[in-house]
Amino acid sequence: MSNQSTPKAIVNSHNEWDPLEEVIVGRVTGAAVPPWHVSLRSTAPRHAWSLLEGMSGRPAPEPLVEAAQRDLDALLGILESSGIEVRRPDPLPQTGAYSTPDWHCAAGYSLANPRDLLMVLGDEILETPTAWRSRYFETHAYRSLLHEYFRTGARWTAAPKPRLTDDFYDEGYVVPGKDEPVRYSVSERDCTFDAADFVRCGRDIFYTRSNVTNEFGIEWLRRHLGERYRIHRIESRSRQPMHIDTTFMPLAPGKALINPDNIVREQLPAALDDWDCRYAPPPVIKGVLELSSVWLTMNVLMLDPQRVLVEATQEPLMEMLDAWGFTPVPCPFMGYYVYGGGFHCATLDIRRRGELRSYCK
Ligand code: ABU
Repeated sequence: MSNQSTPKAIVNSHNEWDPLEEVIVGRVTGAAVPPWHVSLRSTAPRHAWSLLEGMSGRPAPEPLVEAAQRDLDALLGILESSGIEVRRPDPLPQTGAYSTPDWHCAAGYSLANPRDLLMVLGDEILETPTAWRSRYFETHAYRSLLHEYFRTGARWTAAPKPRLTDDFYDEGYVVPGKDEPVRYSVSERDCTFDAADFVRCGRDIFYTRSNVTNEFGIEWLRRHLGERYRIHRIESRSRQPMHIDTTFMPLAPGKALINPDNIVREQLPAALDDWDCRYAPPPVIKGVLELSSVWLTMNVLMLDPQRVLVEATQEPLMEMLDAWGFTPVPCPFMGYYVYGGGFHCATLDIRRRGELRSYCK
């Protein structure tokens, strides 16, 4: 490999809204129900616990895969017909067992949510250190793409791989009650964070502390980013926090959707004082979600600062966005939700047309 000149990077994305040119979209085939573990209990809704425990580590049921695949095909169609280059992870089955020197895991999880473990910051693509054993090797499915992006000039980095030994987790964890202080299933013995606990607004990055992202992980990322970025904590009232993109979702310069269950608008960081942050309307959910809260409905994807992909049955959200000056692009996605992700989770924007700049005071 020549070191004489670095080609112009394919990877270039600084925020959640610049015009989208290339995107990775997840896969729903080859998935497993993640093995039952305290890290799952701390994030999955209580009503789903016995089902998840009963199906622990088994292949995802075929009818669910088929329904999710129909939604995925609709999403791929919209992206491709919008002239956006769509890339896919390798079809690496997640159903096999594996071990490290410290533990054994009966299966992986899925490739449905590329947003969770890969973070794009300008021309850098960063593998993040997940707290879920069932996702420990998930980014292997992105190796071909990562090699290609590196060869074409991207900076490819990986945070330190955590050991995830038994003593990293709080086996006695119970979900805190509404008025109790938040507690987490992961300790500070190791450095963990998911990319999906961070959203990018140019030089300002917003994050939530969660059951997958600990203080050690946040500090690691802060030092890694250095002076070029400022990172701001968003306090969530969620009792089972995991991932910021159902709590605070930037849509355009100075505009963000916020979750009325998790956010007190007046407590948002001062960097957002000039922003128009509006509460998302109540989700329209038929059936139950096993791996997420109902707020996947606000997990939208911006195609550009105007056009926003919204789940097709979310009339209240589409009306609200339309009245706010956006152009909602409806796409069925309720079948995909069973994998714990909406449009933002199901995608990873590799290239958006734009540069690094500041959008906050
Ligand atoms: N992966 C996003 C799930 C977040 C939530 O349950 O709200």
